[in-house]
Formats: sequence, C-alpha cells, structure tokens
Amino acid sequence: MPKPQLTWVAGASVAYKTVTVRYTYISKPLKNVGNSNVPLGFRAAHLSTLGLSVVKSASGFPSFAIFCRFEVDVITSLGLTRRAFFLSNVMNDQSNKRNFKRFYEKTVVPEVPIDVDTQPFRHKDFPDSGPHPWLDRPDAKEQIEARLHAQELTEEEAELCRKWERDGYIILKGFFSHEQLDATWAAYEAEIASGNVQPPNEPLFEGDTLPGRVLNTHFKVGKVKEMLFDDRMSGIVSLLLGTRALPFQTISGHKSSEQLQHSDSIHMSTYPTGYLVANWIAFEDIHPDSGPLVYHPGSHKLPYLMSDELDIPFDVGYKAYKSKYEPAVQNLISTHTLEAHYFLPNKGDVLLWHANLLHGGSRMKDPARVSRKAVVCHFFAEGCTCYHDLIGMPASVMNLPFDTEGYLKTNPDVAQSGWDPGHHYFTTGRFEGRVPGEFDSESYLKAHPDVAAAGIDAYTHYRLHGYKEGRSLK
Ligand SMILES: O=C(O)CCC(=O)C(=O)O
Ligand SMILES: [Fe+2]
Repeated sequence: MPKPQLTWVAGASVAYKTVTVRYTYISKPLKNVGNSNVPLGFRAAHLSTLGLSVVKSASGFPSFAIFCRFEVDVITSLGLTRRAFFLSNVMNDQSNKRNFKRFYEKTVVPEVPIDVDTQPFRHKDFPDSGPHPWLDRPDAKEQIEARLHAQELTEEEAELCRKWERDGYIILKGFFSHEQLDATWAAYEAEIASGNVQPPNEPLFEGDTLPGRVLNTHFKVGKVKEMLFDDRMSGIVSLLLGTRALPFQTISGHKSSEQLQHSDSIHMSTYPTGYLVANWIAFEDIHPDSGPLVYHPGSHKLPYLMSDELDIPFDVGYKAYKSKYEPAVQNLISTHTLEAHYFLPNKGDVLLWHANLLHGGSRMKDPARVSRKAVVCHFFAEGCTCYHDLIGMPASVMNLPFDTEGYLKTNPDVAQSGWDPGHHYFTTGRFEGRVPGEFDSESYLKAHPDVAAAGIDAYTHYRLHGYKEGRSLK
C-alpha cells in the first residue's frame, strides 16, 4: 500500500463567513473526501500528523480510517483567532461537521409543556418552569470554566460569559464598521425623506426638531435588517442565551427615549423566563449631555418584576405601567442602592444587556447636544413562547392565526367598543369562546373530517373542543 499523502487545498480566509475546507487524498485521488462547512472561519491550517488505522467492523470486514490532525486558526464570532486542533477521519466527511457544532446551536425546550392556543399570555399564567438560561443557573461560573477547558469556548468568549453572569451586560468595542453604520443610517434617513418611514413627532423640549423613535424599521430598511440578522452578533447572542438567537425587533432613533428604568422582560417576555437579549448600537460618538443609556450592573439578578405582582390589569396596561411599574423600579434602585452607569460609546460600539437588567434613556441635558443616533435590536431564544406580559399578547413571532376583518364582522360589540380586535381576542375573546375570525361551518367540517363524521354541530364543536385543541378555522 503506498504511503498515503494528503494535501489540503484550502481556503483563503473569508473573515467571519463560512468557508469551505477541502483536502484531497492525492496518491489515489478519490472524490473530494473532506469538504466541511464550518460555522465560523478558518484562517490557516496545516496538516500535522497522519495515521492509518484498520479496525475490524462488526461484519468481520476490516474498515479503514485515515486520521489527520489538523491545526487551524479559527476565527471566532468576535473576529478573534484561536488555535485549535482537530482529529479527523478523512474517510468520514461528517465528522468534521460534528466537531464544529457549537453547544448553543439548539432551541429551548420547556420542562413543562404548554398549549399555546389556550394559554393566556400573562406571566402569572405560565408554569414556573425551566430550563433557565445557562448563565443564570447557580453553577454558571463552573460551567464557563468547564466549557473553556473542553475547548467549547475561547478565552475571549469565556470572559464575555463571566461578565454577563456577574454584571448582566457586555460592551463590544468597534463591533460595526463606520462604513456599515453610515450606509445604514443614510438608508434609514432616505426612507424617512421619502415618507416610507414616518417617525412620530415627539418633541422632548421646546424647539426639538429631531424625529421620534421608530419601531421595526428593519421591515422597511434592508440595511437595518442586515444588522438585526448579523451572523457575528447572532453568534454572540446565542452564546449568552445558550441557544439559537431569534431576531425579533428593532428600534431606531435620533435621540434619547427619556424612558425611566425598566427591565425589558415586562415588555418582551418569554416562557421559560429570561430568554431575551438586547443590543444598543451606537451610530455616532455619544455625548454625556445627550441623554445616554443608563443601566444598573448586577440588577439582572433581582427577581423579575412582572405585571401580576403589581396588580396591573392588561386593559389599563400603560397607564398602570406609569403609575405602578415605574415607581416600583425606582424604589428597587434606591432600596438596593444600585449604581448607575452611563453608556458613552464611540461610534460602532455595542452594549448588550440581559433580559432582566434595569436600564432606561436618561434625560437630555443640553438642547444643543441632543443627537444620539442608535439602533436597538431585541432577540428572543428559539423555542420559547414569546409574548408581551404588560398587554397580555403573544409576540408577532408566535404567528398565531387571527383574522382581524372576520373578527370585527362577527363581533360587532368589539367593533363598537373601539378595542383593538387582536388584543380583545387574545386577552378576553378566546376565553369567552369567541373564534379568531369568521366562522364557516362548511370549511371547518372540511378541515376536520373527524368532526363531520361524528355529526356534531361545527360551531358547537369549535367552542367546546376545537379551540382548546388548537384546530384551525378552515
Ligand atoms: O435607548 C433608550 O433610550 C432606551 C432603549 C430601551 O430601553 C430599549 O430599547 O429596550
Ligand atoms: Fe428597554
């Protein structure tokens, strides 16, 4: 048998993107035996050792394995390099893929399952269930070290995890390039100029002409969407959550929100609790007088303060939020003497905060220095039930069936009340047996032949059973 020789024909580095590494067995050219797509990037690699092993398989025939030890510089999600080794059986293409699957590439599986079709979307109505995010568990510190030791984390990643566990936030310096930020902001302003994006007029002082903050501009501005779906950022959010990140919402703004401190979990909530991460991306150097983001390190370890505890009914949501929730948070800050930090980033820096970290937009101090250009992205974890505790509604990512027009048509009392139809249905209507649209017996029976076969009246069936079973209307 000729001495096996291997060369690797590999990749020019494509920073931060998946690259393909190909290595070919040249003494006997086979197919392209190793062709592995790795999630991050290789910068350089060399083959260091090679071994041939012959093992007897269960069938009695020998099977061959050619082992190579590759040394590679892996570009991590932060753009840092780490020397890694992997032992690869080049006869088995799949093994490389397995080697590079990160531990957080999975979704949340709640310990107590719920029926999302009948579940009210209030924190108090969900079971008290895990799993908790890995960095919120009592053994988080040990887990970080164990994963570092097992080379599942780089030292840089471990340091981010340690800080997240301790302080509930991290800052990434110079994460986005000035070119990307300028192009994104120009695209955002172009949509404003054309009238496609209409910022609310929210003057915060006399003579304030800056546009108000806009929700979900990523639906209209492709470049904002690119930032929400940025691969490197998703990698970091996933690392912090311990599961795949689900990009959810963006808020773009020219100035401070002047919003009092809060935890995002009352606005953007998850079951199980705690699977939210937000990032705040600075589009310019932020001046201390412009009303910078204020946050309280360590406050993420306080118990989650949700609507039920303050007796906030969903139908008075924001009124009670102002009169009960915000004072309660101010109270927490003074009782626990929580230190206030102000985020004074340079353009391109990003601050990421934990689901329960208290933060807000501080007051502007100087009308001549109010520009504070930023985009905030909010991420959930895949697999959670995502909702808005304050208003008792599912989050749009839940994609539950609801037909606004049909609901208004069949529920004239709702139409007359002026209540938002979706809000009425999800918080009240469905518990009164109302249906999420226009009910048509014929299409219901067609969609559910078992109901037709049983000879039960379609509408009666839906109200008594179908809705609880999550059956579709048609
Ligand atoms: O930028 C601010 O002023 C506050 C942002 C905030 O609280 C959020 O987006 O969750
Ligand atoms: Fe917030």
